[in-house]
Amino acid sequence: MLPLSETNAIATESARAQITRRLEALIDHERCAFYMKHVMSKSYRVAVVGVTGAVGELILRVLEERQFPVRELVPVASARSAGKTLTFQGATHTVKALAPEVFDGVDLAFFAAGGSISREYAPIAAEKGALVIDNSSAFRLDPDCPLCVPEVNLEAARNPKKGIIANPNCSTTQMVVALKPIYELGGGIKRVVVSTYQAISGAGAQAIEAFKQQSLDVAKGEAPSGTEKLKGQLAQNLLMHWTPDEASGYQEEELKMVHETKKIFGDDSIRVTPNAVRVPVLSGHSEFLAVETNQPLDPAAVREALASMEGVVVMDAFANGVYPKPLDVVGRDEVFVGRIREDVGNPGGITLWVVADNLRKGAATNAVQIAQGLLL
Ligand code: NAP
Ligand code: 2RA
Repeated sequence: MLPLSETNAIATESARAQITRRLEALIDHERCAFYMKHVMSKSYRVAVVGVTGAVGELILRVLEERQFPVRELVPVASARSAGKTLTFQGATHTVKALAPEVFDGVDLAFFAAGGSISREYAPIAAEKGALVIDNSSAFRLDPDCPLCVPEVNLEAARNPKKGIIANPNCSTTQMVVALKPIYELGGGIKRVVVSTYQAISGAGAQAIEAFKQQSLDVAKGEAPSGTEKLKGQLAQNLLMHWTPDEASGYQEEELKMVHETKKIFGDDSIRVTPNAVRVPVLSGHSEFLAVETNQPLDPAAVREALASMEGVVVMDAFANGVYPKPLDVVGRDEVFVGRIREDVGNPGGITLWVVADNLRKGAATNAVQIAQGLLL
């Protein structure tokens, strides 16, 4: 009979072998090799697709500000922009036209060029070994692609099956950051009513230029230009101009908030009632939220929880005129929250006002934070 110490050693060895076999069955070896190689070297060849656009250009700035370790930048846009130059980390770079070869040797690829480009090229980049972080709606509801806001669900983004992680729509991102502590304090969220006031930069670089010109036209009393690009007159006006979903009567922009919120919290029981409006503001999306949780909430507790949350700034002294406005948040990475109060029409419920820079936290910053959270 073996002595007890040896019996224990054999048992431990056998347990180790079993655990290893089980882990091996769970782990995708190629992805594991990717993470081992790059997490250990911590210096990346980074492609930005859509680098000449509103979001792509800002991804470069956020990578610089956060000193993300970029060994080599591969700036990519359409053939129209090929050969243009831009500056990144003090050096001049030449924009390349999108083609499968641009992803050769790329470790990390940010996509910000629209859904059809992402659908075609993100899988190619991932196949070539890059970790893809996509700003479009192409993969947001794909069950094999995590939809990530680091303050809420970074863990869900580890080891993505297809090598693609989706960034949520800007209006969803700022909302779920504010909802996170409310979800925890209230033992889950039953319902959210959300009205958005979305800035024109959410429609991209050309829309920004069209809106500036249209505002000048209208101020001069001339006929507004750019009505095709802006889908109407936005200067001195409000529009609901996103793609309509005929079956439901909602806009696709609104339905994104319904489905993305459930996926990010991993809770299909959350009911979201959205209404999206484009406002004549250059940057900074604002949202009114009315939230009902499983347990009634005290506004003071919600204020305290939000104030102690990383990535949130509470600006809430309404009696003194203090509440977040788009001009307060442009250029900032945090989500700003004010007007935290009990819902007068639904006691125990909470209402709040949430404002964020849609190009930063709504897109570029969130994308870079995902990369930081997973790779650094
Ligand atoms: P944008 O300003 O219009 O920029 C579009 C970019 O895509 C440009 O760099 C453009 O390059 C490039 N592009 C267009 N066609 C291309 C092609 N065939 N091949 C390669 N590149 C091409 O748009 P954006 O506002 O930055 O939005 C980019 C993506 O982010 C969209 O999917 C959008 O829904 C999403 N998003 C935007 C926001 C926001 O607040 N703006 C927020 C969240 C998510 P050229 O200059 O060469 O045409
Ligand atoms: C918008 N949410 O503001 C969109 C941008 N992805 O139009």
